[in-house]
Amino acid sequence: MQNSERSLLDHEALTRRHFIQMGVVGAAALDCVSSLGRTAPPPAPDPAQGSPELAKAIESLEPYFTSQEKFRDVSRGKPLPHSLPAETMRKVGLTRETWKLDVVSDPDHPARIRRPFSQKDGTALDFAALLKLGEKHSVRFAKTMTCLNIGCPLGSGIWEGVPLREVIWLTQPRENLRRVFYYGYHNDDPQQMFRSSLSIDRVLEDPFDLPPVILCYKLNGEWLNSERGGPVRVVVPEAYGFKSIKWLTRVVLTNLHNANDTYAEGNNDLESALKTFAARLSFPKQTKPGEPIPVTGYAQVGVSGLSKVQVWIQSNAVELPEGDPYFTTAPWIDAQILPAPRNWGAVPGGKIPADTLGFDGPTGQPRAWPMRLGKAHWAALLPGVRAGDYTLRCRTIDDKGMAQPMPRPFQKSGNAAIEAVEIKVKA
Ligand SMILES: Nc1nc2c(c(=O)[nH]1)N[C@H]1C(S)=C(S)[C@@H](COP(=O)(O)O)O[C@H]1N2
Ligand SMILES: [Mo]
Repeated sequence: MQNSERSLLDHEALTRRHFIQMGVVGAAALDCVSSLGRTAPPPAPDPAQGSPELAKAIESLEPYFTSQEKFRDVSRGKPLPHSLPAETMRKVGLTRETWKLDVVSDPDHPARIRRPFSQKDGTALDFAALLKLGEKHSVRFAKTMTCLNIGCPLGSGIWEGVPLREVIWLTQPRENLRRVFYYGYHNDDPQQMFRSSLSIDRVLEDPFDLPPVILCYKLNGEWLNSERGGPVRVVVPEAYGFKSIKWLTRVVLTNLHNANDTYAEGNNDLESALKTFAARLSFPKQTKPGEPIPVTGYAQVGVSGLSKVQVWIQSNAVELPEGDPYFTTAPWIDAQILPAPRNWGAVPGGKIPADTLGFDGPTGQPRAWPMRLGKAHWAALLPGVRAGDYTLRCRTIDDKGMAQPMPRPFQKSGNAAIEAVEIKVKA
């Protein structure tokens, strides 16, 4: 099992290498977003900045929410579950009409439950029953989906579904339930299995005002499509993508206390929460001496929140200060965090649907901005500089005033590097 999982991970690593060769990861977050399309009307540029270039860059920023077709796909499987022929999809329960969910006790470390849902016994939960639960319990919330191992978000959306705890309560758990394991469909091949897990505590309660862990069946107001993990995937609000298992088929309630996630095999920090960091979207690769430099970007707003985005342009002829690898003493300049968009992009009518967690009902405006677990766009107009080669960097300051990324040289808790790009200034 371990070897085969490793080979799956190798496959993922290969795909990453391929991306890197194509210049998608690492080279430029610009490439990360260029595939997302650019149609959302912009927030009004700050006229005080008086730069038509910057105003134009702000106008052509990516839409806030991503249509589900435009998400980047991180899927394993041979064949990929979402590429199976329609007839096979029906047969294996990957359509809304045929989907069935097992929620059973772990035979090796049993949790005591009174009413398992089981395909074998003809008691599995089907899609209609899930929707029925949704009539009373459904929630929706905004979240950016990010792969722990890829530097930029895969897409942002409003995810809708039933809190996982509602289904677990129906099994009438009694005792010895400490962890929830959950599995996606992978061609009925144990070697391809992709799984994740959570403590029962996280499933039953939502700490720090987080949204609940959900069994998700809608994204941006549409049925969750097959590539995004439909008919039903788990979405864990504060976590990286690997916790949000697609094509959910099986939930196992266990008395084991430890994680057994597939992602453990890839040297990843399984408990990592979404990080705050900034990346740029547009900047001039070459400009003239003395010309102001317009820059735009996005910041992912992790669990630590976001209070500032900062940029710093540094001549390559100047030595970097020694002993300060995270540039804590650099003369960072505050960028402007753009206000919440008026048109949100890929949601019906560009508007926030009613009863979305974190948004005010009547106005559809976010209760707090920037919004945790989402992103915010930013812009800056840097003063012109003399001829030469420069490096432009950006970073964030979180809600507690900590520079992010904080000193954290490893990326296995989620990529949050200080981004650096080169700018040539030439007469
Ligand atoms: N069943 C299953 N679920 C999965 C995966 C997978 O390969 N199989 N990939 C995971 C990883 S590593 C990530 S980052 C997200 C990506 O979500 P997306 O493809 O909807 O963008 O899905 C997660 N859920
Ligand atoms: Mo991932």
